[in-house]
Order: sequence, then C-alpha cells, then structure tokens
Amino acid sequence: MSHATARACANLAFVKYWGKRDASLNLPMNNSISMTLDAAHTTTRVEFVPGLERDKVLLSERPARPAFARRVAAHLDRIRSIGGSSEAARVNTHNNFPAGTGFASSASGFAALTCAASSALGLQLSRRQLSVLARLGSGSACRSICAGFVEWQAGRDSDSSFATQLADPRHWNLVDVAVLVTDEEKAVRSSDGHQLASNSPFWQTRNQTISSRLAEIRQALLERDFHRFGREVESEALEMHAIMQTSGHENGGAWQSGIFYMVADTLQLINAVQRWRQAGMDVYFTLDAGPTVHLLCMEDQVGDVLQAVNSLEGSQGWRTIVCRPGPGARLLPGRDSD
Ligand code: 2P0
Repeated sequence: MSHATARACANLAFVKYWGKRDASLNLPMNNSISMTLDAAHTTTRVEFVPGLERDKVLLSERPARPAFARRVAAHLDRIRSIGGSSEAARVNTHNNFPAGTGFASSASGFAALTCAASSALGLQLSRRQLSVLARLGSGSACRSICAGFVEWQAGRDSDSSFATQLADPRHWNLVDVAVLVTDEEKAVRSSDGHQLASNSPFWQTRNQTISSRLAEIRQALLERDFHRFGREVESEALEMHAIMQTSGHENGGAWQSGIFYMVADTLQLINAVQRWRQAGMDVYFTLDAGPTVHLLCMEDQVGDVLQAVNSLEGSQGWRTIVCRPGPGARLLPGRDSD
C-alpha cells in the first residue's frame, strides 16, 4: 500500500490569469504573478489501494460532489500514466478555508493532490515538473507549488508553462487581509469564466497591454515599492472584473451581459479602501473570481486595517483571514510513513 500526505497553500494573483490559449492544457493567455498565502491551505492524503474498484474522494470526510471527484480522478489518471500504475486511490482532502468565495481552493487543492499522488507512486519530480503537472489539474495550481512571490510563465507549450519563484517569503512583509463577505459559493465557475473572457470588447486591449502591466508589477514587487505596486494591482483587479462584467453570453437560452462576482459588500469595501487611503492609511485591494476583498498592506498596518474593517456597518457577518507570504507545496513527513 502506498500513500502520502501533502499540504499546499492557496495563492493570490497580483497579475491575473483570466483567459486561456488552450483550455484542455490550461495554457494561459499571459504570465501571472502571485503570492502564496500561508494561512489558507489544503491538506490532501492519497492512498493507492490494490483491488479498489475506482477512486474514492472525500472532501472534509464527506464524499465529494461528483463533478469534483471526476476532476480529481482525471488528475490522478495523469499521474498514474506517468507512474505506470493502474491502482485506484482513496483521496482525503481538507481546506482550512471556505471554498469558492475568492480563495483559490482549486489552486491549493490540485497542488497538494499533485505532490501527494506523485509521491505515493514513488515519483521523484522536480518543482518544475510538479508545477507543469499541477497546472494540468487547475491552471492557478502551478503557482501554489512555489513559495513566496511567484511568476507563472505562460510558455509556448505544456512543458514550458510552469511557475517559478520571483522572491522568497522573507523578501517583503506584504500582508493580505482577506475579507470574506459571504460563504455562498459563486454562481459561475472560473473554468467557465476563462472561456468567456474573449467575448469582452476589452479583451484585445488587455492582451496588448498586459506585458507592460507585468513588468510594472514585477519591478514594484522586487523593489518593494508599495504604492506603485498597490496602484497597479488595484487597476489590474478592476480590469479583470471589467472583462468579466462585459463577457456577454447565452445561459440556458437567456442572454447574460456579463459575469458579476462582486456583491454589494464587495463594493462597500472597495469604496471604504478609497476613503481610508484619503485619510492616510496605506492599503490597497485586489479581487479574485469571487466576492472576497483582499486588502494589501504592510505588516505594521495590519492592526489598523483590521480595526477599520471591523468598524464598517455589516462587518459582523464577515470573516477575515490574515495571510502572509507562505511556503510552497510540501509533503507532510512522519504522519504517513509505512
Ligand atoms: C488567478 N483566477 O490568476 C485568477 C484570477 C481567478 C481570478 O486562476 O480552469 O481555478 O482550473 O485553470 O485556476 C481561477 O482559475 O481555473 C484563477 P482553471 P482556475 O488566480
């Protein structure tokens, strides 16, 4: 019996992955830049069991939804084909944060699954190979393989599309105060949103300007220039949401003009950030494909930011998670040795 347990953190993109060049291989339209988040992680145990009829997937000790279980099984097939195995597996996975609300659980989940399953089959893969493999499970998962500040190279083909570290976690005391304004799962999955991005009239413009955005954010991050970084990161988040909100499409026979991941509380927080900055607070925001607002500040501002959030009307129903630059995907030793 072969088994292994791995843990991987979610990640927060500063330059976004939104739109694919190749949907079957999760090849992105552009490079993206992220921070791996220490406080939001997935722990996954994979056990290949001789004689087991088919893969069994538990999410927090309960049978996973069929669509998720199928996606996990398809990813296990990729890893089994590399390892020359045909054994089915028991997969037990757990997130320490609510999924589908603005934290990329597919990123941490597929990064942890890739590490655990490849190790359980005795494969010795490099970080680059793990990143390529994780990307095939979910694009953003390739970034969660690496620690700290990370860039995913769009690449030309599958083998050249992987993430590398831009700077280690100690490079910068940047903090993400994530404000989860609702536990409700989003209505449009990211995978569907990616497909619709090219319907936006702003799509061409984004592709023409993304390389200067990347250069600007990369440089501000490497130089620890917080205000230059924050300004660009906010614009990038709003540009992605402008694309989402103008990705018109048919849905069940009815026309929808766009995808709205923001809710009223998201907008309340965005407005508050602009007020707080005018009052002298050093804080910026970014958003993912969900209603969660990620407030970016330096370590010495975290107390003030939390206090400001908690003073807003309606904040009683929110949950905050304070994330710092975190480790890459790793095996959890000891607990699982044979
Ligand atoms: C990102 N997001 O860069 C962007 C920003 C959400 C908003 O990557 O289809 O779950 O599994 O490759 O990775 C979410 O997309 O999509 C995402 P798939 P994924 O973090």
